[in-house]
Parts: sequence; structure tokens; C-alpha cells
Amino acid sequence: GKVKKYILDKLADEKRLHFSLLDPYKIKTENELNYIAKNLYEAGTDAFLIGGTLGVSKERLDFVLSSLEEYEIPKIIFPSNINLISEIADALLFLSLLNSDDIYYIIGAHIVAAPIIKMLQLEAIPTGYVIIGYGGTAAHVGRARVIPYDNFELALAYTLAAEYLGMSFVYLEAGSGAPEPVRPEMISFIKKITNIPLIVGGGIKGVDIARRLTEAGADIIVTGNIIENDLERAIKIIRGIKNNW
Ligand code: 1GP
Repeated sequence: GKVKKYILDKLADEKRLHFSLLDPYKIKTENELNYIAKNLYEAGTDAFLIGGTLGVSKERLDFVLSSLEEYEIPKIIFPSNINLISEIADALLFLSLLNSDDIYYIIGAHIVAAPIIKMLQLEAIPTGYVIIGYGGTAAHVGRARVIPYDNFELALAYTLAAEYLGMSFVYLEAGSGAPEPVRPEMISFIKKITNIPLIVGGGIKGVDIARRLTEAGADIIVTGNIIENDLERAIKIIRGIKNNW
């Protein structure tokens, strides 16, 4: 687990990390990708996550992964389904959508993917994926029974279950483009009781909310849309996280 070790060592050193989510469906040209990637890397993002729920083919995934080769941070696949597996990546978040009503998203895709992952010798990082509030396309496709924004007890129960199942991380997801991200109060509530590192994403568009989430205990902040919509703001968020605001 080279990438998992990189993340855990970096968390031990720096406390808070930032991952940049790049959606191969939304980034159209190589020039655009190079410009975005260079800026994110120079601002200090800690890893690239590559994935999306709709419209991502293996070809697009490979195009993005190979274009990112020169950057010395991990390129981690953020898969929505079994088509998003590639040997060019450094690792893959092996996501189990814990609050899905469909067994396929909890363990079904995983048994199809596992032998391929083994064959490619790709690092799989066991991650509990929990969808909260808005949910968006990921919740719709993944048939998630979303956790209300204010049901902290329920989110805690999923997080604890993931920890007891031996997962490495829990990803608390409000859905890409969520009008409201996961609430900082939910993060601090969970953080008081659990030890598992928390990845938090979905609808994080501003420096202030990113700061409040990290101060509440989010270990890793993921931003996606804001990178494509307002790169300057994304850079401010990264610099804030890296320089402790
Ligand atoms: C979505 O958590 C990520 O899976 C990022 O969401 O695109 O809203 O930043 P945004």
C-alpha cells in the first residue's frame, strides 16, 4: 500500500490534506488539463482523484492519467463503476457505497473488479463511501438512501461501522455540485467519537467552508467543480489548507 502509506504519513505530518478531483468527462482538451493540473500541483494539492459518475470512458480516464504522469503526487481513481480501472493509476479508492439499497454498489461491483485489480497489481484503498444530504447524480445512480444533513447520529453509525469493518478511510459525500456541503457540525460530532480518517467532498466552493470543515476535523478535503469553474478559488482553498489558513 504505497499510496495509502503516503496519505497516512502525510496526514501524520501535516494534519490536513487536499485532493483535486478531475472529471475526464468535463475536461475536454489536453491544454485545459495541463493548465489546471500544473496550477493545482504548484498550489500544493496532495493527490489527484480521477473519476466521475456519468460519461467517463476508459479511454478518457487513460488520457487524463497519462497526461498527469509528470506530477509527483498520487493519481488515484475515484471509480463510479467497474469500467474505471486502469493500470496507469497509482491506486484506486475501493469504494463501498455503504448507504446504498443496491448490493451491487456495496459488494457486487467489487467482486467483479477485484480479480482485475489483482491482475493489474493496482493498489486498492478500502474506503467506506457515505452519501449525505443532496446526493446528486452519485446518489441517484448508486441508489443511496441519503442521510439527512442534520442526522449526525446516523452518519456516525455508518462511520463507526466502516471503522469496525477495517476500512482505511470514510468518504462523506454531499454529491458533486451540492448546494450545501456536509455540515462542519456533523464532522466534529463524528470526529469526537471515531478514529478513521475522514475524506469530505461535495459542494465545497469557498475558502470559508473549507476552513470550517478542516477545523471541525475533516482530514482530507476534496474539491471538484470549483476547479473547473473558478480555479483561482480552488487554489486559495489549497493554499489555505497547506498553510494552515
Ligand atoms: C464529488 O466530492 C466530490 O464526488 C466533489 O464535489 O464537484 O461539488 O466539488 P464537487
